[in-house]
Amino acid sequence: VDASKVHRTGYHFQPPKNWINDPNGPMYYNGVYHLFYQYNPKGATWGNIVWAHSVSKDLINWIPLEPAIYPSKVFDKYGTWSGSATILPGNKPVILYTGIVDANKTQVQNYAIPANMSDPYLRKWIKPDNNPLIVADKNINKIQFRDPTTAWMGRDGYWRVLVGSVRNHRGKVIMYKSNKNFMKWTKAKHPLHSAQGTGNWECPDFFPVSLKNENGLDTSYDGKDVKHVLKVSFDVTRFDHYTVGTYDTKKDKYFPDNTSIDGWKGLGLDYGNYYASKTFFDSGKNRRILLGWANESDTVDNDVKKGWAGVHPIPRKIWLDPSGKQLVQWPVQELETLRKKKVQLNNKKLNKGEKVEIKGITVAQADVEVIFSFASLDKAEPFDSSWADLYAQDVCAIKGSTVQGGLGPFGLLTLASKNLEEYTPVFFRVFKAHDNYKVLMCSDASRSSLKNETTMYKPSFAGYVDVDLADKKLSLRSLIDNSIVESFGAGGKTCITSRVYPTLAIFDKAHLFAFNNGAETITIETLNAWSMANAKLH
Ligand code: DQQ
Repeated sequence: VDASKVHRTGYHFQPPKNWINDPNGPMYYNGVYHLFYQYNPKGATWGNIVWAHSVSKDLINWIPLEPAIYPSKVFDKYGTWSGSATILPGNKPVILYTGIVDANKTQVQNYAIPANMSDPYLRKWIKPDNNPLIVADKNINKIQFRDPTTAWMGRDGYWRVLVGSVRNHRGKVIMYKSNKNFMKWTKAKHPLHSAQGTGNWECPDFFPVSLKNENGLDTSYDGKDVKHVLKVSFDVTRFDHYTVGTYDTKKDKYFPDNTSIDGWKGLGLDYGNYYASKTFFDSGKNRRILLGWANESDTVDNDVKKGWAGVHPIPRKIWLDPSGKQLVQWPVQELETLRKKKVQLNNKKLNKGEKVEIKGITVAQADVEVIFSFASLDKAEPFDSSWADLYAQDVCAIKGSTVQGGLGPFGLLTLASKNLEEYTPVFFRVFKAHDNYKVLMCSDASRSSLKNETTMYKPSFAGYVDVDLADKKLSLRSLIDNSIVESFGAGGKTCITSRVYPTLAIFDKAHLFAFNNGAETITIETLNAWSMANAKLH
């Protein structure tokens, strides 16, 4: 089979060829969604980065346009890196992005504005000559100083923006303030937040979430009944983390709550291959949308052979869980327009060691929603206290889908070959800790491909799910698309994205099963699975 096609996705965002990474400057403007993204026009590895541009009416089908921003001026000659859009009063969009000004990778923050406001797609962007807007002072590490956020306006009428940085192993989001004209930025006295013992905080994102409902809020919203979320991308671990906390608008400081199960580092936004994410407020549907980037886990050689690298996960609606402790994420409802043939299972019992095949749809390109239930928690295995110091992913590596348990492992075997030479299991396992239950969710790529190039990355991604088991149910949704599996546990409380490269389980040779490998019988209350059509991308 043609190497460029075998692992291409059908309904995930990717251009026809070449390298992509971070989503940039997403916005909803005059009825159109804009997506810009880091793109190499010349090949399937990182380099020559421009802001490629696509527009959409539904966040699923996209129209490609010419690159909007590319190196051309003294203030961005060596690179046009990530950034964000802000819509100024008077309905005027402006982009802030990082320009690379020399071969040492010195970073400054620039702005760009539409050349022609009457073009509904805003194809051309201008980078005025009063750039850069923000340069590093002597106290800032100027080669780790990038990725400006969407700006927000405080009650005092000043705009604020954050720039990600690090110095002496203290990651930080440096705040700048400008008067109303958005052109005169000065560094605030303190960073909005910082923490010792981290690398650079790439692609920061800071936004309010409602304590009342699932609706999104404008980034400048400053009312009661809100919490704030700070998300950063840890350049060393390559995971996106967030905390929920309080934004003290007087001190201009952010104080994370200490309520998350993952401790001070916050929660994983997605415990898998998901990085450089960014949200925006969708004023059309009153929701906040999260976009991200799923890099390849294959070798660079294979990326070059394929001629492409990187996809964008399906845009997710994102809101605060009623507990106030964490976010919830769910694929945008527009995705459901791609659902075609459907199959269903009801009330199917799975005893220990049993599995059931889901047939009759294109399981290599599918959307699967399932609710599992069980009669009792009694058989949950004890949680080994030594695992408390491990990442969930290390526990998943020890307790994989074939290791029999008490309550679980149970879940789906996605992108499986007929005789299970290859499969990517997405599953739960419930443990009993001394005073509570711990629910582990795994998306385990370790057996996903018979290819065993030593540099292929096949991690046992996992996260814990902070869910009330009183109703003895756990739900799972997986978006399967040839080389990506995006999974949502317990209605989107824990999300895990895996990239996998099966050799046998491709196209109509792929199989899908639900399985149980625990002593407690599991019932599939309902399982709905759909064939997914291709999205229109070019
Ligand atoms: N990607 C961009 C940077 C950002 C990084 C460069 C994160 O601006 O920090 O392509 O993936």
